[in-house]
Amino acid sequence: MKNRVMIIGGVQAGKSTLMNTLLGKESSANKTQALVYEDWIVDTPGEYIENPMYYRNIMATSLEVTHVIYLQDATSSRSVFPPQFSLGIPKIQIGVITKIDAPDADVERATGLLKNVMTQGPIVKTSSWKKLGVEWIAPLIQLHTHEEIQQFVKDCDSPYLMYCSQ
Ligand SMILES: Nc1nc2c(ncn2[C@@H]2O[C@H](COP(=O)(O)OP(=O)(O)OP(=O)(O)O)[C@@H](O)[C@H]2O)c(=O)[nH]1
Ligand SMILES: [Mg+2]
Repeated sequence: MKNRVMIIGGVQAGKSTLMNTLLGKESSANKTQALVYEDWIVDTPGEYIENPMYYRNIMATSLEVTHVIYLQDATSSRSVFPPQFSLGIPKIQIGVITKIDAPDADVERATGLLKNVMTQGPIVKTSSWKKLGVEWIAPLIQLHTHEEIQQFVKDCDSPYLMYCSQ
């Protein structure tokens, strides 16, 4: 299977903006109404994770990808994911925190929320607007084992990239 990542996260959390940034598109994102497949990314509507009725769409789509991004908005005090949600999806997990540029961003809080969702994996702190941290995401989608990813995070030694294990 070609390396491909599905992005899941809350409504207005910054998924589509992140996808555009990763694909080098300058256009601003509109509300996502359905699954969007573009190159190595699958973008999902925030409703898919906010409404359990749509969980099966997420599960079905996960069969088509190698990696899943669990996305947490740094300006939001709540997580849209059920605890340990990633346990149900046997794919390489990547945590991404968005909007770290925002005045009301709380990166520590977002990190804590993601740790409740992911069992282990990298967490990337990003701002699509300011182009911070986003450069680490594409290389992570090329890696397939926890060991490789852990080593990569260590070698990068970036303030925007950390590894969480529990
Ligand atoms: N401050 C800040 N705002 C951002 C950033 N990225 C996205 N936003 C804003 O967040 C809002 C939602 O962005 P989208 O990318 O459409 O969010 P989404 O997760 O795709 O939303 P749905 O498609 O509704 O699920 C927009 O107003 C964006 O401009 C960022 O890096 N920093
Ligand atoms: Mg969207």
